[in-house]
Amino acid sequence: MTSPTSLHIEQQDDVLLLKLNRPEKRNAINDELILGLEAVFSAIPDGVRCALIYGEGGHFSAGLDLSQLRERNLVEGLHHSRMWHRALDKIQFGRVPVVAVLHGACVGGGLEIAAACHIRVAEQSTFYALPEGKRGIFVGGGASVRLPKLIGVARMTDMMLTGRVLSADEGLAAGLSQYVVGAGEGLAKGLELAKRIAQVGEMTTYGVMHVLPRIADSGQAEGLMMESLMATISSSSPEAQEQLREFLEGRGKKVMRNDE
Ligand code: 1HE
Repeated sequence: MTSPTSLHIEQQDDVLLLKLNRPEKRNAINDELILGLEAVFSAIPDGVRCALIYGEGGHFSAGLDLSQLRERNLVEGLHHSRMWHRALDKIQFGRVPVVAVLHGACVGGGLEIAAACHIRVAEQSTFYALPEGKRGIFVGGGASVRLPKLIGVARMTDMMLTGRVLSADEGLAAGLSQYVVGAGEGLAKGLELAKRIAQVGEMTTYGVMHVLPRIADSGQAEGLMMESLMATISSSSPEAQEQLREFLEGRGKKVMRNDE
């Protein structure tokens, strides 16, 4: 797999690790980097069951590379935003779940990338902001669709209009991340979660990634119908049948309070 030097790729067993690698620009996302992400998530190698995105240096990402913004006219701006939408849709609705490991700045387009991932682990140093308000622009990488689903319209409005910056703990309480860990512990936690995710049956994973968000976007009647169809299809998969048999024969794992 070829990728720009600003995106480092490494496979560890069934987990694909992607490192945003422009620390000198605080992992600001230029076209090369967003196209690199789109290319990776369009062609996840066979055998990979989960991906993990993290950032080199002191920050996850400073968002859009603002130096590229000045050079665009109106139509180019529109195509640029749509390019981000395509790339981030590939992350959210791709082949495998994606864990984002956050630290330092997770702002603007960096937060948009994180929001397209399925699980977010934040180190204590993480701070979240939408500086678009300060720069006289609007979000363009999908934040207006994805963030209100995580934190609500009111919190996003606050972040954009008042420039409010949320800490890691505030982000956890608001729903921006599912986990907060200590300094330097994010990658280990992210990998631990990725390895667990890789064990989940493929049909269940597909349902959670592709069907659950569609159900959440539909009305009750359509949602319940999709749920019934998904439940029926998944429970008749050979994988599910085998795991149910294991449990009923006393060989399956029990649910424990701190499930390992
Ligand atoms: C950048 C960028 C960038 C840093 N584009 N070059 N995002 C923002 O408005 C956030 C802007 N960045 C910052 O507020 C700060 O850089 C940080 C808080 C992230 C980090 O601060 P610090 O002190 O560690 O680094 P720095 O000294 O500010 O930056 C180091 C270098 O990175 C410097 O370049 P240099 O050549 O002078 O060394 C900075 O110019 C450069 N740099 N951030 C370009 N964002 C799909 S639409 C999404 C819309 C958005 O994302 S808007 C939000 C943009």
